[in-house]
Order: sequence, then C-alpha cells, then structure tokens
Amino acid sequence: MQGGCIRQAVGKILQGRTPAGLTEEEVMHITQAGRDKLILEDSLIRLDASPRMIVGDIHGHLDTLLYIFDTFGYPPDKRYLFLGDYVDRGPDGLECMCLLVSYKVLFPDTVHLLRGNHESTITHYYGFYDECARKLNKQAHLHFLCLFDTLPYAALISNSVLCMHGGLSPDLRAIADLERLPRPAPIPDQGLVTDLMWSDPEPGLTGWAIGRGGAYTYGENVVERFCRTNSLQLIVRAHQIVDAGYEFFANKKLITVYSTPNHCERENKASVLCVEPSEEAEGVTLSLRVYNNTHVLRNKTTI
Ligand SMILES: [Mn+2]
Repeated sequence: MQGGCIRQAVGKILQGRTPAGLTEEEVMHITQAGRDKLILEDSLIRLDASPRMIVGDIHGHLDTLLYIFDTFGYPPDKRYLFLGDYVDRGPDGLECMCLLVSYKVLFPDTVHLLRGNHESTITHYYGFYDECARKLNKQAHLHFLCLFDTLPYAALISNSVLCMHGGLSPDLRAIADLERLPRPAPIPDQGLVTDLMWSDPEPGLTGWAIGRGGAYTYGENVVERFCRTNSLQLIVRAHQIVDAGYEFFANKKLITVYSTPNHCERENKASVLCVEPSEEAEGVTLSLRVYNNTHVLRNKTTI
C-alpha cells in the first residue's frame, strides 16, 4: 500500500509541472519511509565501483533534476550518488526532495543520498520552509527536518574515492572516524559534522582557516596529506558554484562538482561525475559530463 502511494507521488512529480500537487499524506508517507530506509545506512556509506553518477547541488531545481535523469538515465537502470543540498534557493525543493527520497525507498541499493548543509534548520531562512507552508502547510516542513537528521554524511567508493558535501575537517584523521558519527542528529554548530557539511577548499592557504557556517577552510597541503595517509585517489565534494560546472584543487586530488547551471544569477555550467570500475587492478575511472539546462556540452571527459 505504501509503495503504491509512493509510486503515485513519483508519477505526479515526473510530469514536471510544479507544484506537483503532492498531498500531505503522500509527503508523510515518503518522509517516514525515507527515514526508515536511511537510518539503516552507516554514516559512511561504502560503495563499489559499479558505474554510477555523482551529482552535486540541485537546490530546488526540478527542471535540472529531471534533465539529469532524462539525459543520463533513471533509477533503477542508472545508479546515483547525490551530494546534498536538494532544497532551498530554487522553487521546487519539495518536489526534488520527495522524488529523490521516493527513489531511495523504491531502489535503496541504486540511489544514495548524502546530507548537505541545507538539509537542516537553515531551511527556515533560505526558502524551503516558505515553500512547504505555501504548497502544503508548516507541518510538512517538520516532517522534512526529521528526515534530514537521518541522512548519511559521506560515501567511500571502492576504498579510493571519498565523497561528501563540504569537505575535510581538522577532526577527521582517518576514514574510520566517519563511521562512528551518531545519527539521527541535527547538524551541530562546530566540529567534524559541521565541517563535512560546510567546509571549503581555499586556494593559496596552507593548513586551516576559519570559513563560513562555523566551519574551516582547508589548503592544498591538507588535501594532499589526507589523500596520501588514507590511500585516496580523489575527494569529491559540491557546495560551491563553479563556472565550469566542476573545478579541481590540490593537483586533482579534490574536485568540486556543481550540478545546477545558471544558478543564483551566475552563468555557470553544471556537471555530474561518472565513476566506473578501472580496467587496472586498483582505483576507479572517472569522467565528467558537462551541461547547461538544454544541452550536454562535453560528454565523457576522462580525468
Ligand atoms: Mn552547500
């Protein structure tokens, strides 16, 4: 019965019209089923290198999310890892979050969702609370806050590619530190989880400095040392708009992937990162797809 309700909601959202006309009952079903599914996962998700798309910030742009699925494939035929920031800023966070969580419930091994800094109480200030109140009611926003607290914080692909929304932390020394993070929990004011959600790379910086959201910024030497000591090929993160849709840092040891084009009055391109098994014994093969809202601009640039 619940699966039928969720499939019905997916059908409404996939029509692409907004608001999609979701009912409060549907939102309750989706968020409850999403919490039940997400809380089963560890705070660090371990994935193999089966081909999958890694997607950065969507920020309430249903047109972009549907463009990604139309262009690169729908679950469960294609696997996805999303890096967070599904809501706020854009007009349709409700539809984006409900579609992604529905896919998580229907295809839990195919779709993985990480937490971004906007999956939190800051939705009171950046648009999602108002959107919920306008399209449904204030209670709907509370359902989402409970859901947000169950989202995992990081993913490790094939023991060699570490993914999170914001980035590194001085409190993160080993990969195993990520496994012990308790959930469900709100994002705290400072510390490891805050940095995972909020921190940024800083060109020219050596070591650490204070950044936005109570988190740190980190220099190239921090990234290179962390990758070396933890045998990582690459760190993948989102969280910052970058003009080309992606941006390297620290001798290609870190990449920022941003998946919403023309965002916040910028004329930025967008990208998703495809990870596949490597033909060699170790590591994975990574390639970029760069697009705007109507065209794929670069297909399969191997990095
Ligand atoms: Mn962010």
